[in-house]
Amino acid sequence: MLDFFTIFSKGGIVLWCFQGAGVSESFAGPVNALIRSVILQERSGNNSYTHEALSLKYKLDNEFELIFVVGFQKILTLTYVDKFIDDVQLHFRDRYKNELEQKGALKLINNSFEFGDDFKILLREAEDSSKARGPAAMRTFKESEKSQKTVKSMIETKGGEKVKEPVGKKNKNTKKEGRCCCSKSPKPQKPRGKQMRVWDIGGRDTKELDHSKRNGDDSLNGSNQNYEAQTDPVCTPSAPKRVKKTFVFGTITSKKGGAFGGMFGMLKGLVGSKSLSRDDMESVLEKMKDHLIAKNVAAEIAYQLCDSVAKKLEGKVMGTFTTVASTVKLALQDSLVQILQPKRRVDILRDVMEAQIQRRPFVVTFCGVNGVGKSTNLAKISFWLIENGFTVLIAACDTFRAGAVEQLRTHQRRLNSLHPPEHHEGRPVVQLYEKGYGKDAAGIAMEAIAYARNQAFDVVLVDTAGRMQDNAPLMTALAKLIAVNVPDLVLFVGEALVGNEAVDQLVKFNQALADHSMSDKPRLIDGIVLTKFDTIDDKVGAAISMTYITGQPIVFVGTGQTYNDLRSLNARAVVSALMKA
Ligand SMILES: Nc1nc2c(ncn2[C@@H]2O[C@H](COP(=O)(O)OP(=O)(O)OP(=O)(O)O)[C@@H](O)[C@H]2O)c(=O)[nH]1
Ligand SMILES: [Mg+2]
Repeated sequence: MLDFFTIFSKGGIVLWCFQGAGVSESFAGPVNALIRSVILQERSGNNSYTHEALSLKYKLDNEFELIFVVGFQKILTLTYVDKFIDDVQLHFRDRYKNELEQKGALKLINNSFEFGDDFKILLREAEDSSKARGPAAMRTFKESEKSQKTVKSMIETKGGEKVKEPVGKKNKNTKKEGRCCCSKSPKPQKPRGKQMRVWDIGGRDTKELDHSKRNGDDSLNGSNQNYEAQTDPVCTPSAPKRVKKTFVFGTITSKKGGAFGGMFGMLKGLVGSKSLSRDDMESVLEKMKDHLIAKNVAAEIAYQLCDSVAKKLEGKVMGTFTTVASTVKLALQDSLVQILQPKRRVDILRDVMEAQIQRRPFVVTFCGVNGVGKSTNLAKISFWLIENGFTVLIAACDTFRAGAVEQLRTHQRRLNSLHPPEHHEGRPVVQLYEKGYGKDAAGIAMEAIAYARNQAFDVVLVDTAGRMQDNAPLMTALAKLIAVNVPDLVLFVGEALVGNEAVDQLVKFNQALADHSMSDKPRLIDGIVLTKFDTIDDKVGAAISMTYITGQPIVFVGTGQTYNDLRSLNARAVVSALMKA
């Protein structure tokens, strides 16, 4: 039933593996995909992953730094797998405790882990127990209790014994009615109003209920973080040399009060070489989650992130002099950096040069909801490309919003006046391809690409109309534009101001692209332009939400309304701002 089971160290050394009978395909591909897309991307919240026809379940052993992975065909419903993977983990740890305690990769390689026989026994046990628990056969009507009753006994009469209590009203009140504590059976209910009410406040006195004095200062100290710290200039030959900025991560613990101050103080007592359990971390994780949400990380993502951190740390042995809070904080910090660090580098300048060699234009499509800054940032990117010596054709494919074409024409005029044709052998460096309003956007994009190819433009930037993610006809039209024209890059433009909405926007944009794709491997969002970063102070959570959902990098950050206000993201600085109390 199982395709494979493998046990490997976090350093990548395979300690033992099993391949199911009749399975010829290597499982290296699915396991590598799991490591790349889930474990390295800090998505270990729910322990499963689907890769093509396979379902993979995995378990992290943080004490011995091991990963247990099982794979089976996704059409199978194997109810025993979760327990089985736990059993294998426990058994393997118990049996090879001494070998695993020896540190160092060489020691692990030199040990032989003859686990095959134990594994087979465990597997047989798991399969047998699942069969034993198999679905019970349906009883016949004669065997059922109902068949033993007479029809009369089932009729319910008003005021009679069988009148049922109204469903769902029982727990509506959190107040408890007064009840005699010494009697076991519930006392007959007295009429309301005459009874004493006990409020569920845990017996606290008035002193405890006085919230007028706060513990510590909740204000965001130094919240006027300049966005420049969290972004770097985009690579431009004429850009001034980057002034290196350093960020101190330790400030969180040293601050008195603050959101983290309380949390850190609370668990300071827990020091020593202790193996971390979920309970130890619960309160710290809860505070971290609230903190991330306060920094504008979408609630769903904050929850998943904290869950993933907990999974990563469960069972890990803490060093002496480290607190639970600092361990969790460090793990979360690492996770955040990992999420923001692109797993794939988008190097537009290099890709444009490659397209130049192939004598074709490099095509970028901009999409996103209304008013997020698609056209403005498209103009900024045009400027950046022109500064780098490329020619740009802007395709006005927003044929929907009044003024959209004129807005682009104004940008084209301004950009050409900044880089006059006289400086470029009499040729305008940027041109607008437009066909007015009401026409099919996909058709205009296609014509523009053909025009750019004929006129030897280096880049085509396709502006599209803003659309809400729930507007099915407009989403279908966008998916069609992308499916028909196959751009080199699909950029999703999103505001840094967005909170929980980020998840919905990105999931639905990607879903629409996938649903209307004509190929097996649909073109989804390749990168993100995060706009209005200058307006958010240190609430930089949208960067995390967007990269977490898509797994794609933030290619540009818009930091204002001039052509120069385009930067790239500085992941470490963003994480520093996120962790700041
Ligand atoms: N502060 C700030 N404002 C921005 C930024 N990017 C865009 N804007 C402003 O946001 C507003 C909307 O920008 P547009 O480029 O028209 O947005 P759009 O997404 O093309 O809008 P639609 O085409 O209507 O969907 C304009 O006033 C821009 O100046 C940015 O990075 N920072
Ligand atoms: Mg626009």
